[in-house]
Amino acid sequence: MFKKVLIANRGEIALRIIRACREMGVQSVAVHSTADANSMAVRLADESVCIGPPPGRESYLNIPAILSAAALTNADAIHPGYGFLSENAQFARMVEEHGFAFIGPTPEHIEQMGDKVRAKQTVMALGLPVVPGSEGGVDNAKDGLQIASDMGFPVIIKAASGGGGKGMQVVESADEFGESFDRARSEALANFGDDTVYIEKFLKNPKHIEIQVFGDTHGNAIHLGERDCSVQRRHQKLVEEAPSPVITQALRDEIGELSAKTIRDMGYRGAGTIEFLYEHGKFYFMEMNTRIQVEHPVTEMITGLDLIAEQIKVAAGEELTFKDSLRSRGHSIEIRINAEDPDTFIPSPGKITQFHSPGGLGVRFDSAIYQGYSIPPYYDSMIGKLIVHGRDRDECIRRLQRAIRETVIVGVKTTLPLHQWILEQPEFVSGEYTIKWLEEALKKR
Ligand code: MV4
Repeated sequence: MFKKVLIANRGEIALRIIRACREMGVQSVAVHSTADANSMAVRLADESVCIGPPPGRESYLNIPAILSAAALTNADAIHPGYGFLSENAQFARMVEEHGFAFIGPTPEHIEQMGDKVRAKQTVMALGLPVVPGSEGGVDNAKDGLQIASDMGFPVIIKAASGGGGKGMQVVESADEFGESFDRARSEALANFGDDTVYIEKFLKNPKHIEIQVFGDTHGNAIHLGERDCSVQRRHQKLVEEAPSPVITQALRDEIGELSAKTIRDMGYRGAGTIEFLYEHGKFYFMEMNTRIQVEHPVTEMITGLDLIAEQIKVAAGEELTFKDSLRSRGHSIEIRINAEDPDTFIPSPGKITQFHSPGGLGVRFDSAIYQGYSIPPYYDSMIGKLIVHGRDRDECIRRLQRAIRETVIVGVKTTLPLHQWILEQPEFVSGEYTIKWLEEALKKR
């Protein structure tokens, strides 16, 4: 096992990783920008190193500064968390070239899944269901229109180097195709430096359901069930739950085993998430994330596993704790608490003047905030996650409503009132909500 892990991240995930390290008897190093000198991560880690000024580009994305901090503190491994450098294959490669372990998959697997066209071809060859569409990249509008017309409209044009929704174009009919195709290509080039695009049949009203997978370096590969992340606005998830209220055990076993087999055949190491669109009882592969995700706690709550500890074990060459995909217990829901106006979504950084954490049976609060803490304006606005566990979904919803009521965060605006509202909506209560639901419900609010 590693003696010391450096955490190349900030906020609640930095704290989450420090906690796992502490429980495993592993020393931790927090790196931080000057804006984060008073962070909980700096306080709770064994050591800390300032790596630069506030902008992410000059601190949490500053590869030479992070590698220097790892060398200086004699760290054995680097955990990238989520966001920042977590899916940067070049960073993973440099970490390994400098003699540190990267707590994540190989640079080759990050690269392979980062190219959405290659990713789709890879998983399709290994037996995962994909959305019908072009077989690879499409480099001219004429070929694109032919593919779209054969498939039937509407279609969606996506950037091969994209992901997370950037640079997508939905095309309703043949006469708008040319213009949309050109726009998709120029947006792809501007955003990702690569104008490769591909085409898919557009699914009109799906759910976003993702499968948590895990592989080790001993040939073990498992799935830990799904998370339903369909409650989102502008590609930002607000609520995540496990299991999905619409997935039967038979369907879960089927798509879960297919997902586990896929990463087993790839020789994939570490935590991963295979994202699917789900419509009319069928799954369609969307993309694979090669990192730990924000919403990993809902899977932890229903499986009892510590996914961060598993990541660290696998990176150190140990076997996964469980060699078989396991059955879950009960239900879990997570809400993301953002320091934002709950009506306009305008960020609300500033000082937290009063704070009281929710608690009680089945309640978990993953956050790096404290009374007197100032939320800096330089980073994303998520200030914590409230996660509950219950015997069933009904108990879970009521427990979450109770926990939100007892949470006190004064000094900044938060999205807590919005979450209380979401939990009361019949579409949420029914569990049948899709990716379109929240944005349409907000218009009518
Ligand atoms: C789609 C789709 C419908 N049909 N692909 C959005 C993020 C990116 N990863 C892929 N996305 C979508 N791909 C086909 N063939 C709809 C979306 C989509 C979406 C997906 C998941 C969660 C929220 C979404 C919001 C709008 C569009």
